[in-house]
Amino acid sequence: MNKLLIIVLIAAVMHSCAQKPQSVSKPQEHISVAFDADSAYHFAAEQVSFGPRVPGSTSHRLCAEYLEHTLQRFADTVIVQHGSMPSYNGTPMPVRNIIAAFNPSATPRVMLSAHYDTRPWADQEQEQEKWHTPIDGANDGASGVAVLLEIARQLREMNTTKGIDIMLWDAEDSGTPQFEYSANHDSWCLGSQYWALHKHKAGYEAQCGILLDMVGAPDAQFQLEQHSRQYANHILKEVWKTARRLGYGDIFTDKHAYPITDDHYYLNQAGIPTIDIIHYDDIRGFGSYWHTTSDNMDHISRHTLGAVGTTVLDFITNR
Ligand code: AHN
Ligand code: ZN
Repeated sequence: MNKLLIIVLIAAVMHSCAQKPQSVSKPQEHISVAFDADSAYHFAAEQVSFGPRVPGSTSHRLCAEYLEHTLQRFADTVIVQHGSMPSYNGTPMPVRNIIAAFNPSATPRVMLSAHYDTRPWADQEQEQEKWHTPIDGANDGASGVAVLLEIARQLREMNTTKGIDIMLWDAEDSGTPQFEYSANHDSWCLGSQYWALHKHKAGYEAQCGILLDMVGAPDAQFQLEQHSRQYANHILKEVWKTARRLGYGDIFTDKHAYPITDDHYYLNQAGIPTIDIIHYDDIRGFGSYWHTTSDNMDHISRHTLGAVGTTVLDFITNR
């Protein structure tokens, strides 16, 4: 064998070796995301500016139209589901769910959701005169939707090819008021209950669901809630790991919370493994202003909206 041939062979072997590690197991590149907390804050303020979004009211209808038109700017398709469910006292409650899809035929699908209606009663107020006042619902309602609208805006910007649905539930928060004598536990989450009975697409499936509820308080804490642990622990662990990596470990805590009746319960029952990112702390429960007239924009934090939005967008982008 002549020298030249040996050199060529050695070069060929070295070349193939150098190529190998790359072609065999190239580590997936981590994509960093650009969730804009100011934009999310603005989306919350816009909803609140319509007034309380009590099902059946004009403010509710105008806000629903605003949400539908806003999602039409970002998503590929938007479907509005109209229906009715019996309320806590048996009277029919109108339901209007807003469902936006990115890449509607792509699988597997991720379902992100939040409720957009607000509670007709400030029934956690100390003073009885305030119990019948409808609330702004800046945190309880607008915050979760605001984070999802900003995620939708970013998904459009990123030109995502993933299958993602954003569902805005109606009639979550008209469950039996505190001042009634008997409680009907199925009187909450009427929008998601309606959807579970009448899916917008026959045979619809999602591999992963994330519900956002009360994600805007300055002192927000999210705990590992029991229904989420039972039905979707793998998702819960991954989302919390993402939050910790991003430096939000102080908000996404390792404490366990008791099972909470929220839209994710009915979604899990319908076969979609769904976690709930919901404000719950051991001292104030659902937060200081929960179901009071003080649940307004004065108590919404850009930092918390950013922590949740960045975590969820990073998780769905890099999963
Ligand atoms: C109950 O209070 C039964 N569940 C909490 C779900 C909720 C109310 N989320 C917002 N408001
Ligand atoms: Zn509520």
